[in-house]
Amino acid sequence: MNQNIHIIGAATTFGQPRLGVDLGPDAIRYAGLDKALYSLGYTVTDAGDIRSKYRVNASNHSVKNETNLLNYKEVMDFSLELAAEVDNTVSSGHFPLILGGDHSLSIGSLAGISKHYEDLGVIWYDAHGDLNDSRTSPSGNIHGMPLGISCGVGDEDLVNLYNRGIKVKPQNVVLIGMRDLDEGEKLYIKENDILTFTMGDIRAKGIENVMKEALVHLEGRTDGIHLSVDVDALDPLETPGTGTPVDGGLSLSESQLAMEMLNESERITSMDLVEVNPLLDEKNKTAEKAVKIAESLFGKKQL
Ligand code: Z70
Ligand code: MN
Ligand code: MN
Ligand code: MN
Repeated sequence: MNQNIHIIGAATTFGQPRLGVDLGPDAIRYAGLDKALYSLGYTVTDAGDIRSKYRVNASNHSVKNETNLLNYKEVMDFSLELAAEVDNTVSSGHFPLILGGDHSLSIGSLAGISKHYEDLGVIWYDAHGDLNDSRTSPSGNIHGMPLGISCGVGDEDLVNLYNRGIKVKPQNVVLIGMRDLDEGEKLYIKENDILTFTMGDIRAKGIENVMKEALVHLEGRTDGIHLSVDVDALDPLETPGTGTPVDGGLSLSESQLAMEMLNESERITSMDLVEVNPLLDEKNKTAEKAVKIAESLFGKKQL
């Protein structure tokens, strides 16, 4: 594991309608992230937050463009700024740890990271596939689209953001924790043969076997692996502070085991930790779980 971690707060809320997710990065910091990583022996620096230049207020928050994309300009500008910061972080040899913020931030993080890899792998740990485009999306919320956009599907300017062309090949993607997929996403997964582990698969095989299969699939074909953790992958009993909770999710302990295995693989080169919304939380419990997940990824073992 890269011993130098650079934290980047991606304080955006424009990818979805629940205000407060832009406060996620500080909620995770206040839950003790930097101390936890420092205690594990890492050098930790913090860029602070990237924050949209557009003001958020309850009345202007969700504006649709002509193609069913909500807050299009806001997401576009934010993604460009984040991509540049992440690109610089990788260039300087640090591990980018991007704190969200809603999941639309992955458009920017993947744009910045993918510049440095020929065959970037992506592990998408989430209840959702985030593989919609403006036509398949039931909501118009861009946080339901970042993986699709990174795979080259959807709005041309978002697909070509920061550097031209696709950022991630669909065959280099593994989906884990799925339990809420839209029809268009199911079709895309099928057509592109994306390795997908639903909650049903996880219950049947166990998380240990699932992680082994995921790592075997990415072995050989990828030259780095980006891990994108949406806290709604976990059950809402564990992580209530998130905008779109879905019942029947992963436990904390399963998620810690999954992260420990990724740590042992020594293959993870960057990470997003997203969708923590302290305004929907109970005493910052969700941010505390996010810190535990990061600790496990960076090498802390469960007893
Ligand atoms: C739905 C949509 C989503 C995250 C919810 C939900 C997408 N598929 N993504 N929470 N992180 O609106 O596209
Ligand atoms: Mn997501
Ligand atoms: Mn590339
Ligand atoms: Mn999700």
